[in-house]
Amino acid sequence: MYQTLRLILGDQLNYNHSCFSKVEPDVLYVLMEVRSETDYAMHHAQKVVGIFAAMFNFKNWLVKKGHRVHYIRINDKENKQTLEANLITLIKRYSIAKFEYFLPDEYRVDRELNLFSQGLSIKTGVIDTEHFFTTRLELQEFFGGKKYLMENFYRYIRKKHHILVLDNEPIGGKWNYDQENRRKYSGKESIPSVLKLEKNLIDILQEIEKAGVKTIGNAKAEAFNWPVTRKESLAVLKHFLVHSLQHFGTYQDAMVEDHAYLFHSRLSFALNLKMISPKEVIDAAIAYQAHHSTIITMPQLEGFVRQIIGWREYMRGIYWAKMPDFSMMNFFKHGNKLPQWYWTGATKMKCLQQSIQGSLENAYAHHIQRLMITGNFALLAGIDPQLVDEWYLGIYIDAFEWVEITNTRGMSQYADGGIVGSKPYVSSANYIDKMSNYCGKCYYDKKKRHGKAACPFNSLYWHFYNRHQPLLEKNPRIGMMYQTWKKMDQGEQSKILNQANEYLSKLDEL
Ligand code: FAD
Ligand code: DLZ
Ligand code: SF4
Repeated sequence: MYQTLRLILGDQLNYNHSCFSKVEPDVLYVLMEVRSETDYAMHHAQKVVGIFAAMFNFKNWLVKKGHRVHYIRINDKENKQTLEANLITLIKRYSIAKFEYFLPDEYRVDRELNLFSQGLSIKTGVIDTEHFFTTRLELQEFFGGKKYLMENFYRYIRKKHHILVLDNEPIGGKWNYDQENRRKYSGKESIPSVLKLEKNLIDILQEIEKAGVKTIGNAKAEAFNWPVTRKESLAVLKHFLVHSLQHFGTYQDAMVEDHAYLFHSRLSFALNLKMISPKEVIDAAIAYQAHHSTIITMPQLEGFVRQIIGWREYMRGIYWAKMPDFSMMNFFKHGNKLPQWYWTGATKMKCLQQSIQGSLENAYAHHIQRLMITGNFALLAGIDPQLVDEWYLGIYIDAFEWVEITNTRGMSQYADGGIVGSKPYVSSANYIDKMSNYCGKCYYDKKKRHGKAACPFNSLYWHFYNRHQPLLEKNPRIGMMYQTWKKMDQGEQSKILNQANEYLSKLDEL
């Protein structure tokens, strides 16, 4: 009979965890597909399929290694559809003497399992997931009462873990090459094709459908092309190093019509499920660059490393420092409804149509589409951050609250009043046109602020600054905007504000 029951959640598939290196005959592992996890957001179909497939493959791997595993499928008769109810059944059935779980990354589940454990009369324990560079509270301890700054935390991690660092100084001479990156796509470098992963997911799709799980996005089995094993995750990593790293930094902010991925790595899903670790990703990138330094320059490599050990660890640290308050913040008191076309992509605005259509098709949009297209518009249009969060948490394959909410409510919506960043990320058509080829093919006119077919971003941009003047005017990074606004002719100001008000009154029609 088993002594210990150990729960593995769907985003805890760490093949290299020390627990799995030895078989403990008295441990029973459990993985479960449950409605409490499929239904807390309206997930993209590919996200649910991807997580179930990855969980099932992980179970098979554990069994092959000799571990004992209990796997509950979504339509199993015994499935009580919540983590706790299933756990209680198993604890009774196997006369379990100890319950253990891996530290969840989501506040809600962490609390649930903590309370559940406290209510048990058997022994309980928690195990670290051995995935991140930093602990949950390391950021909070590092900054103390000071303003959080990604760059400072990033340099601290680089020094502490000796990443591109020699004698406490950055290899290459600079900590950050951001200024040399971020160009518009020139059209010269060929955009690599995506690595095709062969798989058959029809059974899982049918099971999800049979269970009645409500999903969004393209649910066709042939549309799914995400890694669901460690082997596939490593193949995606290798494909990125060989084909995309050489242009990653340069074009990390570029947007090109009909190109969903450009030079991005597509690794977030594999990373967030822990099928690969941030350490092995950056070790591989550093080693690859060292052997190919003539084609992969330091700005490309550093730009990539910064995303993984800079932004990713920073967001996680903020999550654990600021939850649960973070999830209720609404600095601008925005309360508008999310336009209907966020769920269909049916808008005349080319930039939004491309970003939303791509998201529905692939469960993916790259960073700048998420930040400067869908996020930018939602902020300018004064959408309720709760609704914005729900959309992001559902639609992206890589969306788990710890990294979704900090990016959405924090970085993109500035609903945290400046915890994650130091100013709101908003722009008019000017920036979007600078970084993409969308505007030339749009119904709207990127140059017009008002009048027939004036680009909505232009008037909403000034409306945003105007309506939030009391909150933003004193921000040293924004003051300039108000000087420009004040210098503008009053007649022009009214036309812009009237145009914005007209657009705000019919968001669904844009
Ligand atoms: P690449 O561009 O190739 O970057 C490499 C890796 O760096 C990513 O896989 C990711 O692990 C990490 N990374 C890059 N930027 C960030 C960031 N800002 N925060 C944390 N990690 C980062 N990322 C998620 O993983 N889940 C989310 O739910 C999520 N929601 C977002 C919501 C908004 C509004 C914004 C602006 C960004 C969000 N991001 C999220 C961050 C980023 O957009 C994605 O990590 C990235 O697009 C994933 O694609 P990729 O793997 O090709 O990334
Ligand atoms: C996102 C998700 C979904 C859709 N389904 C499951 C599931 O059925 N079983 C499971 O263990 N995990 C699932 N997940 C991932 C969890 O939501 C995630 O583990 C928690 O949010 C903790 O980060
Ligand atoms: Fe987007 Fe405006 Fe450009 Fe159209 S003109 S693509 S709406 S920024």
